[in-house]
Order: sequence, then C-alpha cells, then structure tokens
Amino acid sequence: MVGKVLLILLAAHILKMATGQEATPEPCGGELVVGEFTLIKNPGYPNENNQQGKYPNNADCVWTYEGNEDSLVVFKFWDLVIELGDGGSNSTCDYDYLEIDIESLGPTKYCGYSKPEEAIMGFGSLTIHFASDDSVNYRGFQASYSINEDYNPCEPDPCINGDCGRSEDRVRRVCECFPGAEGEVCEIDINECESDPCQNGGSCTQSSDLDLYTCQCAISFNGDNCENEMDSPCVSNPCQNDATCSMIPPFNYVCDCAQHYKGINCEIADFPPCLSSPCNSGGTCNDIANDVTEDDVTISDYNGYTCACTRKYRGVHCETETGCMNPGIPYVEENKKFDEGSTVEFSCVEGFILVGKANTTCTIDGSWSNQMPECINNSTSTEDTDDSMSSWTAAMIGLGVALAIKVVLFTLWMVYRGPWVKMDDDPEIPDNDTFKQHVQSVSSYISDDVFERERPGSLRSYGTSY
Ligand SMILES: [Ca+2]
Repeated sequence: MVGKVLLILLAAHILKMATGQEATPEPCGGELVVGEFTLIKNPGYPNENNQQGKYPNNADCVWTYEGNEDSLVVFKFWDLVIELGDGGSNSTCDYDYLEIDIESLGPTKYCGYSKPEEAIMGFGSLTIHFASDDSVNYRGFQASYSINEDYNPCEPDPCINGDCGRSEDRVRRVCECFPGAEGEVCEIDINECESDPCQNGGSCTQSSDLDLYTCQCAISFNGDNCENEMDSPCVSNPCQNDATCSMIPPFNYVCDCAQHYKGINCEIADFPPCLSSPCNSGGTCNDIANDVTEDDVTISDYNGYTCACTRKYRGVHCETETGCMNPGIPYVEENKKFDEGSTVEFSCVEGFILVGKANTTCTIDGSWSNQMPECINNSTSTEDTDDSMSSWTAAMIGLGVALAIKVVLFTLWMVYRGPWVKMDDDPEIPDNDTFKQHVQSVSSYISDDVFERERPGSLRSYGTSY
C-alpha cells in the first residue's frame, strides 16, 4: 500500500517535472532599463522549449526604476492571462496579479484574460510587481516598456504658428495656435476673407499677417469692415465763412466762397486792403490786385495798396502834415500853417529900410528858407538934430499911417474874419517902428479861400501860394 502511494507521488513528481511547474523558480525582478521598448515577461512564460509554460506558485518579482519628474514611462501589454480574483473580478486580482506602479498614476493591478489595448503612460518612477499564490497558474504576461529620462514633447517645437504646451497628463504636446492659424500643429493659415467680412460691397484682401485682412470699401462706406455708411461730405460743414457747400458725385464737395474769401474750404480771408481805410487825412486808397481766373471764376489776389494823399499831407499813409508855422507875422495865429512851397515877400513902408532877405519860402521839411527880415527906421539912422520940425512932422505922419493901417486891418478883420488878424478886445497900438515893420508882412494861407480873402489886405506886400 505504502509502495503504491509512493509510486503515485513519484508519478506526480515526474509529471510536474515534465510540465515544468515544479522547476526551480527562475530568478526575476531587478532594475529596469532606460531606453526604447524592452520586452518583459513573468518567469515560466511560454517559450520555444515550453509552449505550455506557466508562472510558478508564490512568484514575487519586482522590477524597479527610480525615475525623475521628466522620465516618461510607457508600458504596453502584448499578452495577459493571470488568475482572476474573487467572483471572477479582474480588478481586485486577489490571487495572482501584475501591478504597474507609475509615480504619476499610482499602482494598478492587472489580472484576467484580456489585455488592455491602450499603452499605459506616466512620469516618474516605475515599479512592476508580479505575484502569484500557491495554486491555479496561467501563462502570465508579456509586455514592453520604455523609459525616456528627458522627455519633452515640445522639443523640437512642432507648432508652426502657435505655442507648444503639454496635455494635462504631460505626455502629449498641444499646439495653441496664434490668431489666424489652425490645424494640429497650427500649419493652416485661415483665410479670413472666406467669411466675407467686408460689408456693403467692400472687397477683402488677406494680409501677410496671419490674422489680418483689409477691406476696400465702396464709396460712401467706411469702417474696418465697411460697416458705416458715411454722411454726405457737406454734412460736416467743411465750407467756412458762410460759404455754400455743394455735393459732387460720387462723394465729394465744392465750396462756393463768400466775397473776399478763398481756399478749398474758403478758409483764407482775402479782403481788399483798402477796406480797412488805411490812408489818413482824406488820402485816397487804391488796392493793388491781380485778377486770377481759375475755372471761369475770377478772384482778386490782393497785393497791398497805395495812398494818394491830399496836397497837405505826405507819407505812406498820409500821416505827415506838410507846411510851415507862422514865420513871425503879427496877428497871425501861430498854428496857422502855410503850404509847403508858398513864398512870403516882405517890404517896408516909406522911411524904413528892409534888413535881411525880402522873401522866404516854406520848405518840404516844414521850415522856412529864410528868416523874416526887419524894417529899420531910416530917419533914426541919420542925425536927429537937424530939423526938429521935420522930425516932428515925420512922427506925425508915421502915427497917422499906423492908425490908418490899423483901421484897415480892423475893418478887414470885421469883414472877412480873416485869421491873420489878432482878435484882441482892445489891441494895443504898438510902437511905431515895430508896428510898421510887422504890418508889412503878408502871407498866403493853407486854404485857397483864405488866401483869396487875404489879398485885399495885402496892401503893400503880397504872398503867393502854389
Ligand atoms: Ca494563482
């Protein structure tokens, strides 16, 4: 009986040996390799020598990679047949399992009979742990992994017209396109004109800039997209100074200027200079103007003015009075002016000798050409002792003449109100010599009528006027 049992155990042992299940456990686990895809599988996984291979009981294989934050870890299943967990669960994996622990994702156990199709990707350290209990074994898993220690999906930058960024899981690159670009790597320049942005008949042109376009607007429209209809050009009152604005097709205007204004918008004042009466003292102003004819419209282009002065004034604006003051003629007011060029001639009454020049002329600068002469008593120059009778007679005659002249002068003043007679209430009779000397002086005055009035009183002297 004992021999039979031993035989059975031996047979079982031989059978196990034949299937490899009780072979010495293969060494497993260790450090994972950095680089491109590397194959990994559990011990006992089927191979050329053992097509029916299975993982051993109580397997406990741990593969590790320390990793860093830029280490991209990719794990891809090729095969998965591992005992399911309680109740056939492929998530609890209570008995046998393969646990993939990528730092950025956390640990996940895998078991069951269907492999995940998607690759598992994450960052940081990687730990692969294969474990089995003491019964029910299958062939296990076969997979590949890769480890890239300096992974950056934006190097080289694939985005043509955009900024490269990373997806939430940091694995994939995402191109954020600049305005006007689209596509996986922003390789497409969007045609902004395709959406017909230019309104009201405007034509669209793409700019060399990615996201820009220009609208060539139809007449009477403006705005970036020709969205505004413009007012008539006359609405903004471009014509100044009471000018009249008229619209010119298609969209222009013309100003009809008021008198004395010119310029496209009638903004230039062009008054005839004489309008401001620049000539003084009755001078006549004459505009200097060139008549310019443009488009059948004649405009005077004023170029200054001249003043034609009356004969008593000179200067650009007739501002300078000409003529001379009274040279010393008695009874003629000091401010009575003599015309420039007028001559006064002097002579003495009988018995007096004229000393000095017998005439004087009013010059252009307002002064007299000669000083007024004096009349010296002829008799006083001779001996006064020879005949007292004749001396007395001469005195009487002189007094008589003086009185007579005064009467004449006074009468003339009364008749003509001539300005050359002093208007004293009670004029003193001057000393003979002085009186005689002065009454002989007569002149012409500024105005012709005064000059005419003067003539009757000229007596024995006269004046001239130009
Ligand atoms: Ca098992």
